[in-house]
Amino acid sequence: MSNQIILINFRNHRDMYPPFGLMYVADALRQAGYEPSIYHETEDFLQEFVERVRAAKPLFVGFSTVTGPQLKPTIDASRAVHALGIPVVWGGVHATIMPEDCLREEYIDYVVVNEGEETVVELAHALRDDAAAETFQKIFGLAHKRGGTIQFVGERPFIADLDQYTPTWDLIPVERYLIQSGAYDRALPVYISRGCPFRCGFCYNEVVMKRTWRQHSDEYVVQQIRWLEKNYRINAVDYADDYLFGRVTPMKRLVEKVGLPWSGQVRVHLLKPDFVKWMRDTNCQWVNIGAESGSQRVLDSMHKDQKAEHIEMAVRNLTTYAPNIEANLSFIVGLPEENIVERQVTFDLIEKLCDLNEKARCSVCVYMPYPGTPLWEDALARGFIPPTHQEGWCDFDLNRGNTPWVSDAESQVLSEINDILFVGRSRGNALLAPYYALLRWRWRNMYFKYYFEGKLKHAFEDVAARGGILKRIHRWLVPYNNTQTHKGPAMESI
Ligand code: B12
Ligand code: SF4
Repeated sequence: MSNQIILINFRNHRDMYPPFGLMYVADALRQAGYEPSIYHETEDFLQEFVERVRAAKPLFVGFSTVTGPQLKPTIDASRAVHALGIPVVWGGVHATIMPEDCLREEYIDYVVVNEGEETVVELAHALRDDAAAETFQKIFGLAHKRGGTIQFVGERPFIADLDQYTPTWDLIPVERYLIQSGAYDRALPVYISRGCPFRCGFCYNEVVMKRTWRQHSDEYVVQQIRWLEKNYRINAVDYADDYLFGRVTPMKRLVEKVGLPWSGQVRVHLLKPDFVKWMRDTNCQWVNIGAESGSQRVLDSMHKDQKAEHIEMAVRNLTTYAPNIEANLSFIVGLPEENIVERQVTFDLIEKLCDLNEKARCSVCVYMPYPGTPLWEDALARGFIPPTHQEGWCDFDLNRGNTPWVSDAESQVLSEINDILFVGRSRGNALLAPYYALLRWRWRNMYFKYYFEGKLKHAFEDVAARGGILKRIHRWLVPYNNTQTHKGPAMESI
């Protein structure tokens, strides 16, 4: 039996975060004596990937999954790998929230539910030893099928000591993941905790992490970051955690101890003057804020446990005390409880926040119901019909109309205009003033039909992309656009 295990995360084109899930799983496998390799590629790599698997004949192929378009190459590759007679293992958040649905597909053999490190090693041993059916049945965290029925003994307790595992940086091309963070050009995302104690109704956290929060030890974090400084000359860190300030004072101390320019997620209630001044003094470059909605009723309906007025307070404090910090606020529209007036409140707030702070970026996602999340039953009750096959989940995207109560065509226009005005904050030549005025008018009136200017823009960009004089005209027309955000290259240039 082969000792090799191939792991892949099909990323989207914007994705620039290291595939931490696979890096942790790979470490566990390596500690147990296996030879894992990691791929983190777009769908363009599909054919080559299958050829590599065919040549390597690994013990199994593990796929990391999130709900949405990147499932498409995952499904295609899984089918091809399964046809080669090599076991297909799905893990990650998507597979964790619907293991049984996944296993109904003939091309998926095993699902690792929730944290993968321990489960995957037991699975590898069982496959290597060609173990009896009972061995597989007894593995906690492993769902699989035997004789047409789905077997799942139950979830495994969370890993008690996160420090046992270290992401395998040597298995990925680290240089590819270095990002710009303010003036610092070699920032790297790190992940120092897991989970979140909050209960937002749309989020995977309550169902997957069950409102728990754990952290790597301070010693581990400092040692990891020093190692990254030494080996990859990083000069800033992005704490990619869901909830960085699970314990405020100890986390502040840790950020100080690490001593590098940083970025991370902060909830609005923390962004009071003293905290913001501390962020400034510790060289924070950008902050991610889950603002979600300007309407208190909608915030309450999603159990955000957040005051709507704190959003503006947070941005005002950032403007006053730390104007150099980029504030990335994310909003969700299309929640089951939201009515049109409440959506307008959110849209108005976004415009106001961007007027208040020239470094604010406000992105809007369209609500996407995930099975098991607190809002799931509500979505079903309101007529949402979940896909019956994995292919159906590929169409779900945060800029699409994912539910019967949000139109797809309008969502796509809404997302594009949001990207241009409030994420990219593109600024064009004076000649484009009427175009931007039209976009603003649409935003204020929430009117996203007959998007003729978008069609013209796309047609022009397609031609300009071929180079020549039109490309130069394009640059002249749009001297500033957001190509350098931490989110990766902006999709839209005008
Ligand atoms: C950083 C991040 C990103 C980064 C990059 C992610 C990446 N490189 O994989 C960026 C910003 C690019 C991103 C983009 C998106 N993300 Co994202 N992201 C995250 C975030 C915050 C952290 C992921 C992470 O590294 N976790 C840390 C590791 C250690 O945990 P893990 O990945 O879950 O892995 C563990 C287990 O799941 C399991 N496991 C994972 N994979 C595998 C594979 C195998 C074979 C096995 C055995 C086990 C296993 O073992 C791992 C170790 O215990 C999560 C939230 C979260 N905390 O997980 C959201 C999250 C995963 N993202 C989410 C979404 C929706 C997206 C997007 C689809 C959004 C969009 N439409 O653009 C895109 C799609 C990205 C893609 N791959 O194409 C959702 C997924 C929900 C769902 N139902 O699947 C999450 C859960 C956020 C949320 N609150 O809902 N994301
Ligand atoms: S605070 Fe963020 S990570 Fe925590 S439950 Fe809410 S959305 Fe999820």
